[in-house]
Formats: sequence, C-alpha cells, structure tokens
Amino acid sequence: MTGEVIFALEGKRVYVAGHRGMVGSALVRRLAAENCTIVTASRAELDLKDQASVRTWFARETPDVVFLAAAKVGGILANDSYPADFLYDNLMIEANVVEAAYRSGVEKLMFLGSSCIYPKLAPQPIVEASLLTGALEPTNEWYAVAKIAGIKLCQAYRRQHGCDFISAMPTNLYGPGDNFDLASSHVLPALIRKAHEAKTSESPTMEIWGTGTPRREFLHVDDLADACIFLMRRYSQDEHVNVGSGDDIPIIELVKLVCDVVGFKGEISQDLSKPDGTPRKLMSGDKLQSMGWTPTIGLREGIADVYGRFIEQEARLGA
Ligand code: GFB
Repeated sequence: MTGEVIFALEGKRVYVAGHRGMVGSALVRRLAAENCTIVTASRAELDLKDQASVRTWFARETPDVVFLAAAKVGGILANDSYPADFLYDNLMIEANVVEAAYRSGVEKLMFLGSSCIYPKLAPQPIVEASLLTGALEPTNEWYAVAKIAGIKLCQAYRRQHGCDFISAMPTNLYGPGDNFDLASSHVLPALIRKAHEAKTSESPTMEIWGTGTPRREFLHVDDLADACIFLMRRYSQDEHVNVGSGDDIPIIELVKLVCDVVGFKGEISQDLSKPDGTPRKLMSGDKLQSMGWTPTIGLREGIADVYGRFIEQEARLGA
C-alpha cells in the first residue's frame, strides 16, 4: 500500500465532532497547521444524540470534512458500571452524525473507534482482520459493540451510497486534556494523580487496581491526531486502520515508570476487587506503517509532559 495523497484538506470546512475532548482538541491543535477552516459546535449548541438537531446543524453549516471524535468514553470501571450509557450514547452519536454527513453531502468522514473492538483473546499483535472473530472483553463489550457499529456504519454508507467514510482504531490514548477523575479515568491519568497525591501527602503506599499483569499499548494523543490527518489525506477503503505505538507494557511496569517521573518512592498495593480487563491488546501497526506513518512521542517523554500539565492544572484549581 502506498502513502500517496489522494484527498486535499486545503480550503475545506473541517468539522471536529467532540472538540472539547482529549482526541478532538488534539485534532483541532493539529489542524491549525493546515490551510482549512475548523468548524466546531459546543454541547449547548448541538446535542449529537438528537437526530433532528444534528440534521439541521449539518444542513446549515455544510462541512466538507468530518472527524467523528465525539464519544462517551471512560476507563475500565466506568465502562463496566454504565453499560447503557456507553452503548446508547455512542450508537446515537455515530448514527446521527454519519447519516447527517451523508444527507448533507460531506466529502469525507473519519470515524474514531478503539482497540477494544477486538476479541478479548485475539492473537497478538492484533491485525485489522481480527475484527468479529471471537468474544469481546466483558468489562467493555457495550462500548466495543457501539464502536463496531460505527465501523459498520461507515462501511454500509460507502457500499450503499458511495460515501468516502473511513475508520481509524486508536490504541489506549493519553495526553493533554485527559480525565483525571479516579472513578472514571483510564489507567495513565489515574496513576499520575495517585502517584502525585501519594508523594505530596507523604503516603507510604499507592494503590493500583487489579493484578498489574495486563499489558497495554499507549499512544500520545498528538501522535494520534497526526495519524488521523495522514489517513484523511491518503486512505479511502472500507477496512478500518489500527493506530498504535507498536509497543506494550505490563501495568506494573507502567506504574514504576509513572512513579519515577512523578518522584513517588513508596510501596505499591493492589485492590484486587477491581477488574484486570483484557490480558493484552497490542495492535499491529503494519498497515499504517506501510503507508509511511510512525509515531514520534516516547512514553516517558509523553508522561512527563502530561504530569507537567497536571501540576499546572492543580495549581490553577487551588489558586
Ligand atoms: O485504562 P483502563 O481503565 O482500561 O485500565 P482498559 C487498564 C488497566 O489498568 C486495567 C489497570 O488492567 C486496570 O485494572 N489499572 C490499575 C487501573 N490501576 C488503575 C487505576 O487506578 N485506574 C484505572 N482506570 N485502571 C478501556 C476500556 O479498557 O480502554 C475502554 O474500558 C476503552 O472501552 C479504553 O477501550 C481504551 O484498557 O482495560
């Protein structure tokens, strides 16, 4: 597969759905370097779960390009605790945006999914063709089913209506604008907060969830945004494309790395009442790499950057 540019962003009206979220805001930052007009709508202006509002908004704003980064997201516990929200909200958002994009004549749309679409025990590294070959991880199957439906919507509109709608599947993401709320966050921001609070309160221990043995792959959201722009320009097929860093790490090693960056030197305790989730989900990045894209932000460097921002944010909130 070659990485030739086949689609121009220049001069286009580019709608980023979910621009206040971690992924959407990274896309807005990255698109600022492009010669295009970025279009956004706040939640108060546009409820993406409301079909009529979405149709009216698309008919009025007529975007040429859509990045569908709006989603109900959360870590393992939030996914497990609110299955209805994760399934319903995501299905509604995807269905409304894809249909409105088709009706209003959007030239190209990218749907963003997640590596949890793959079977719990998929062979590693996970290739795109593993989709729908086995049972899902139970803690996040609701979210996964919604994200699989998003891929299928893009494929169906491509097949039936000839729409140029594509899908990208990012691995576990982190970066500026992440959610640091311990009950709903993903592991990386949770560990940053826990290590920072344990250090500042001089606690002898810091608690992690589960056994620490699951392995996860992490990608900085600015790398993801760059990959999305790359694919928007170069990819136009119905199969989704994995976007990862190419490496995974056991959670306990991630804990040590975060503690090292933050400077917490105490003991680690485990809350074994919390789920481990899928044992491993390292994605194969061969497809994207063969087009000529690779990530640039290393994990330690990325964590140090996010920790710096976290301290600034805490200082602002405390001021
Ligand atoms: O990031 P995370 O919440 O989600 O958890 P998943 C990853 C691993 O870190 C699990 C462990 O094995 C957790 O048990 N972990 C250890 C912790 N300490 C903590 C902690 O303090 N907080 C959290 N949150 N985890 C999500 C899915 O799965 O990944 C979503 O639920 C989505 O659907 C997302 O796909 C990317 O990687 O397990």
